Amino acid sequence: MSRRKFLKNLGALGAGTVISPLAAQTHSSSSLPPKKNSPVVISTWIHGMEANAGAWEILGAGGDALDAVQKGVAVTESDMTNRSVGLGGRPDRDGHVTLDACIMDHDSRCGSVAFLEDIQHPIDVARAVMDKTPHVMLVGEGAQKWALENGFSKVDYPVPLPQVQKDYEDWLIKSEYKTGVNVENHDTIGMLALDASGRMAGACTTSGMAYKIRGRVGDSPIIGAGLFIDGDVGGATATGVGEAMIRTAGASAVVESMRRGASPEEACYDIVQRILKKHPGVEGMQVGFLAMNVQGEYGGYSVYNGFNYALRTQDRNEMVDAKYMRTWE
Ligand code: SD4
Repeated sequence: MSRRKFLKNLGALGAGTVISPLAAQTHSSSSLPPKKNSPVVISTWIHGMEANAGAWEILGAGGDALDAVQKGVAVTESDMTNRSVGLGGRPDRDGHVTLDACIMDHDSRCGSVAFLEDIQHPIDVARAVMDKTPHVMLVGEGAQKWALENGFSKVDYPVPLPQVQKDYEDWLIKSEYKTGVNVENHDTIGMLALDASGRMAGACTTSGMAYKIRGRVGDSPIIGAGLFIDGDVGGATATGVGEAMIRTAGASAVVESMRRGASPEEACYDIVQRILKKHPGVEGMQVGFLAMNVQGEYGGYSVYNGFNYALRTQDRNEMVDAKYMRTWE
C-alpha cells in the first residue's frame, strides 16, 4: 500500500473490528533495551533517519538529550523538500504556512510555539520560550513578535515556496477540504531521546494539516497531546490527526500507562485502542504513537499500517515498522 493511499482519508473512523495486539499484523517492532548508559533516539517516519543523525552528533558525544532533540528535529525543519515540517510545508486554506512545535525535558521543563509564521526553526523558538520566559506556550503574532525581539529573524525567501504555492493554487480550484490526514498533510516529526546520563527529552514540530482552517492548531505543540516527558517514567510523541491526540491527551496517556507498568509498545497500543473507541464510525483516520521509557526500551503503535520510525543506538541505525490494528488498502 502506498503512503498516498495510507494517508488518504480522515473522514470518519469506521466501526471496524479492533484486532487484538496479538492477532494484529506485526513487523519487527522489537524493543530491546540498549546497553546501560548508552543513548537511544527514535523519531517518526523516514525523515527521522537524518534527524536522528543530527541528534546523534550530540548523543554520541555524551551530550544532553534536550540539545540533541532540538538539533535533530531542526534538520527536518531545514529540509525544504519536506511538505509537512518547517517552511517548506503546505499552507492553510488562506495560503499561509503556519508552524507548531514543542520541546520538553526530564525535569518537566517545556516550551512551545503555535501558529508561528516566517521563522525557519520553530523548535528553536520553543526552546527559547522554555529557557527565557516564565511561560510554556506562545502563539501567532505574539510568538513571532517575541521571537523577533529575542534574536530570531524572518526568512528572506518566499513562503509558501513557489512549488508549494502552485500546488495550493491547484487545490484552490476545488478547495476540497478533508478534515484529516491525507496525502497533503502527514509526516510530522516527533523525537524522543535518552542520553548517556539517563536524561530524557522530546521534541515535535510540524506545519500541521495542509489547507487547514486558518488558526487551526493541532496536537504537535500541545504538551500532553503531541509530546509528553516525565523523567521518572519516560516519554511519548504522536503523529497523525491531531484532534484525536488532543481529545485523549494522547502522549500524556501513554506515559501514564507506562507509569502503571505497561511497556512502551503496550502503552502505545492502549492509546490507539482508546482513540478508536472514542471515534466510532470514523474510517481512515491514522494516528501513530512512539514511546520510550527511562530504561531505554521503546516501541510504537498505530491505527493503520504504514507507520514507521527511525531508531538510532550505538549498534543500530535503521527504520522500524510499528505494529498496527487495521489495514488500509
Ligand atoms: C497535526 N499531528 O497538525 C499533526 C499532523 C501530523 O503526521 O502529525 N501529521 O495534527
